[in-house]
Amino acid sequence: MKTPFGRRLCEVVENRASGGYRIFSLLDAGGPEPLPGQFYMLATESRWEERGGRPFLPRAFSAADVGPPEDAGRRLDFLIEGIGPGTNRLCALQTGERVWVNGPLGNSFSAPDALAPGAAGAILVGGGIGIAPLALLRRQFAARNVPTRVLLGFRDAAHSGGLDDLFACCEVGLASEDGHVGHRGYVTELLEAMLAGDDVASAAIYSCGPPPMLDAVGALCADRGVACELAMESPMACGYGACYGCAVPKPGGGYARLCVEGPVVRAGRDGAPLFAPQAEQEGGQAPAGRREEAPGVEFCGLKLRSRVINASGTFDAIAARGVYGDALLEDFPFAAFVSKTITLKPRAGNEPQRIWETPAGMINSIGLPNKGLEVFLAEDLPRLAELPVPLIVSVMGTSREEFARLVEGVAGREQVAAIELNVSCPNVHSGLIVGEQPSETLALLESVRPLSSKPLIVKLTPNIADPSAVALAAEEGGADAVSLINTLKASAIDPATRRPGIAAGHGGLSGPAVRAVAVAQVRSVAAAIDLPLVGMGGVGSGADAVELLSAGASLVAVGTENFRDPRAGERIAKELLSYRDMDETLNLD
Ligand code: RRO
Repeated sequence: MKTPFGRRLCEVVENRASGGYRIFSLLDAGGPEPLPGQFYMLATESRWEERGGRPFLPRAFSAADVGPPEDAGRRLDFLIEGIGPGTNRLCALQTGERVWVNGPLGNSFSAPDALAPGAAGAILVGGGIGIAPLALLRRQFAARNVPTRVLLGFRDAAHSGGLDDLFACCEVGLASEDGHVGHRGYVTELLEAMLAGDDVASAAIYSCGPPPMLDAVGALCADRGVACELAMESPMACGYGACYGCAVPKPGGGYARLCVEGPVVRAGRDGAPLFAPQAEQEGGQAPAGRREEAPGVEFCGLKLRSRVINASGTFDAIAARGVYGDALLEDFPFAAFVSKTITLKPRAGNEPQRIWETPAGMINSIGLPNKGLEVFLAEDLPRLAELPVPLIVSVMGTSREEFARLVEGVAGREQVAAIELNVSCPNVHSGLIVGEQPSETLALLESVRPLSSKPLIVKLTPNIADPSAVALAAEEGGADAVSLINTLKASAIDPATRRPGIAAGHGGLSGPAVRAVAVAQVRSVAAAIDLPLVGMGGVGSGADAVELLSAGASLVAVGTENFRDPRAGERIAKELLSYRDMDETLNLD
């Protein structure tokens, strides 16, 4: 059974202390049984975003235990430590409260035989909160009679105090940094001693814990020639490939998104994580075809079923189809799909850390990771053409010539309904941002307009004093529409390190935090030009969409809200319809 498309509400049936952690249990009536290593994105239904707009993004948790299927659903157990606004809120959950659940997500641990052919057994090595996915793995191995040894490390006795909750009926080798329980020191020292024995040469090793521990486990296993899988962690906003936040370096260059290429990764010969090629989507049935519906809205000659589309870079339809299967096509959440921006040459994207939660929003510095024009056309375009809605391809060049080659490249493809010119990315070091200068924007339009009769939509930057001047230049140059706002240049300092939370030092702010700016800029641009506008910036509800439509937008794009709710577009389009009766001046049909 595939992971259901979207998020669902699950009731809390228990929340209890377990040593230095808590274990809370949800009753899941909607999802398949998780495999060991898989995770869920969780946010409480109420009082999420209560104080100062945080927590805002859902949090990722591995399943630590799973109950049998029952009429009311299946019990899912999660291990948690309250270390910030999100985890503290989840720690305070009361029985009967509900939690938004998206999952199970990601890949899972392999069987010992698949990891190490002929393996005599398994060794599980866990550290701190990382013991959670190993607890579920141990249960699976016990049910299959796989001989399993367990080594766990904790900071202190308090944190190891709940061990029996997850590792009862099994012998555990313990280490603690303060020496109050078990070996004084690191769990990797226990592993090193164990690997010195003759009987472990053919064992398969599974590990989860803090990054330095995983590095040490990977290195030890590489040294001894023992096969090893690591369950890794990285900050993520969405869990299903949309946000590009959970990037981790790949050996040989580039980055992998841990949510769709992990979280379980095999350690290579040098101990560093090796990423298997991304699993192909299941099903792969022929295109569902464009949905035949009464056309609702006309935009630049495109017939759209609603006024709600996605903001570029906030929904990866190919990754989402891999996670949710063809249910994505059946209930596609947007009336048109805008691709992540592509460039002429492939780009790996920016160094992590790429995302940072802020009050009512987040900062990103993703840095335009993409396959480049040629591979996009060969690999991604045919798959995007299977979506049941018109396709808008977003492009960005570092010069007029590059923009021209990109426009020519995509305009010639019949699958492409329109082109968005991204002249406003805050996260690339290409010198001049075209969209900051009316004269550059005009010159760009004059050079690319003759290359295509397809609608050209110019994505404006909010990071200048007067976006209207650039919008006017786009209009004069022959653009068909403008879209705004891209993200606001922003930075955050991690109080723990007093260094920027984003590796690049700054990034672009999005989410409800920017909505008032978006409304103001949409109003002023709409007053200045005659072109239609796509309004975006912190839209999370029908009411938010009404603000932008009332300010002068013809369409609204949903961005950051997709990370919290994969079906946000559909929900917002439905909510928007209820405004038709209230406000006849709003052109909602
Ligand atoms: O990839 C990004 O970092 C990015 C892009 Br292209 C953009 O246009 N806006 C943004 O906030 N991030």
